[in-house]
Amino acid sequence: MSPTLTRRRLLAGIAGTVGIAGTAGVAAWAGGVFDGTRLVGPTSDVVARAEAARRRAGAGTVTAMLNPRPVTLDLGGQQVQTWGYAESGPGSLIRARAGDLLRVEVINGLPGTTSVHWHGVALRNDMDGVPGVTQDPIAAGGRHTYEFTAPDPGTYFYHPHSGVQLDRALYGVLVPPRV
Ligand SMILES: [Cu+2]
Repeated sequence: MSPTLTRRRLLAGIAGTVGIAGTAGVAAWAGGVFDGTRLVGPTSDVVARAEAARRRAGAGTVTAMLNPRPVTLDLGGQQVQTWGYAESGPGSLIRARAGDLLRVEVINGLPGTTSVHWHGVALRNDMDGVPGVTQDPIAAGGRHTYEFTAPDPGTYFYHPHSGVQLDRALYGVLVPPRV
């Protein structure tokens, strides 16, 4: 069984388990009409309504670009070939105010597929960056734009959800400070 299939089955199982219990919460904060008889998919209109409810009045838009690609890193004098968002360590710090809209374009310079997961951020499901579950993988040489509201202040990080790409140094920091 492939890791992707395992994850998918796991998520399907979780969705089935919490589907009924979570109904009241989803309907309450999204202002939605979820009737408890269908699953909420990544592109569901319930997701779009939840996103709209997160927008802060007068919020700004923060744009950024990420270019995962092969890089050479200096590890204490040892040069290593690996993959990264930047030439010398973590990807760029993305700063926004809580409630701002983030628009991040990803240009995949890796030899394989990738995606970007926004670790710990409460965000719309279709922007959660889990390939094969919430989005199609971004092909080698392909582009994808993530667009979501980061509603809560804090310190988060972003990374791929593909194989061991995170372990190869594909990660960066996202900070939406308190408004
Ligand atoms: Cu994570």
